Amino acid sequence: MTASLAGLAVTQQLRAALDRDGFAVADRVVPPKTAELLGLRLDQVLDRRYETGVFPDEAYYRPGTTDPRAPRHVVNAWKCDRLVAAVTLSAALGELAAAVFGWNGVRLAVDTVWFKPAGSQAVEYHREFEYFTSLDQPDVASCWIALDDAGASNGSLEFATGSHRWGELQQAEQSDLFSRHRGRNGVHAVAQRQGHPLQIDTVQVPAGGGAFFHGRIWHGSQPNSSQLPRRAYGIHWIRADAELRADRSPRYLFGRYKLAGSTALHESFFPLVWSADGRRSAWIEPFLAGGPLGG
Ligand SMILES: O=C(O)CCC(=O)C(=O)O
Repeated sequence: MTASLAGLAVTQQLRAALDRDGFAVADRVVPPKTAELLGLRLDQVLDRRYETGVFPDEAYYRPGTTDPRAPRHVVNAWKCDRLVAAVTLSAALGELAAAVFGWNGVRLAVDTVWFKPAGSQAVEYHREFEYFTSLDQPDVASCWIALDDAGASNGSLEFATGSHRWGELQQAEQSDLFSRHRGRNGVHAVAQRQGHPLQIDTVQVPAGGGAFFHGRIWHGSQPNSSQLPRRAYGIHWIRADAELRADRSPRYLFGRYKLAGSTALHESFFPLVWSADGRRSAWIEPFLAGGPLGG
C-alpha cells in the first residue's frame, strides 16, 4: 500500500476503530453527488433495467410482486451498470479499504444492494465471513455506503460492537438460537451463550458516508419506520491472493465461479481492484469505457 494513504491520520483512526470495535464510521466514503448517482442507477437495477445487459447474480425484488415491506436486496449489481461498477471497482476506494484493513491488495468478491422502502422490515443479524468459508483465507473487508441520510429512525446499519472478537459457536447451536430469536434478540442470545456483554451501535451518517466493517462482526438493521426510503450499497473485498480451499466443494457464489481443476479465483469474476505492487485487472478500464464485462 502507498505510505501516503496508510500513513494519513484519518486512515489510522479508521483502522484503530476497526480493530477495537469491528467497524469504523466515515462521514464521507464517496462524494454526495456520487451517492446520488449511485442511488439513481441502483433504482434502475432494482427495476430490472440493466445498462450492460448483464443480470445481477441475485435479485430478491420483483416490482409489483415482492412484499412492499421487504428490504430490496440485489447481489452483484456492478455487473449490470458501468456507473455502479466505477464505484465498486474504484482503485481509490480499494486502496483505502486495503489501508484501513492493513492488506496488501484487494479483489472484489461481491456487492450488495440494500434498499429499504418506507415501512420496510428489518435485516436479520448475520456475519459476512460465513459466506466466505470456501476461501483459504476467509477474510472479508466490507464497506457499507449510505445513499440517503441514515440513522436510527430509518433503520440504518447497526453493529454488535466488538463482536468480531467473540469466539465461534457450533453451527447447529447458532442456527438453533436464530430459529428461536429474531433480530437483536438473536445476537443477544449469541452474546449471552458466550458470556459477552451486548452493545449495539447504529451508524448515523449523511448520504455518501458509511462504515468499513470486519467480516466477523455481527450486524443487521431495524425496520425503516420513516416515511422515506433508506438505500445503501455494500462492497465486499477479499485478499488479493485468496484462493478456494482444496479440501471441500465451494459454496455460495464461489461454487458458481469454480474453474475446472483449479482453486484459483478468476479475475474476470473476482477482479483485482488495487494492489501494493501496482497490479489491477487489465479488463476493468476497457469495461468501464464500454467494453465487455470480464474483458
Ligand atoms: O443496509 C442494511 O440495512 C443491512 C446491510 C447489511 O447487512 C450488510 O451490508 O451486510
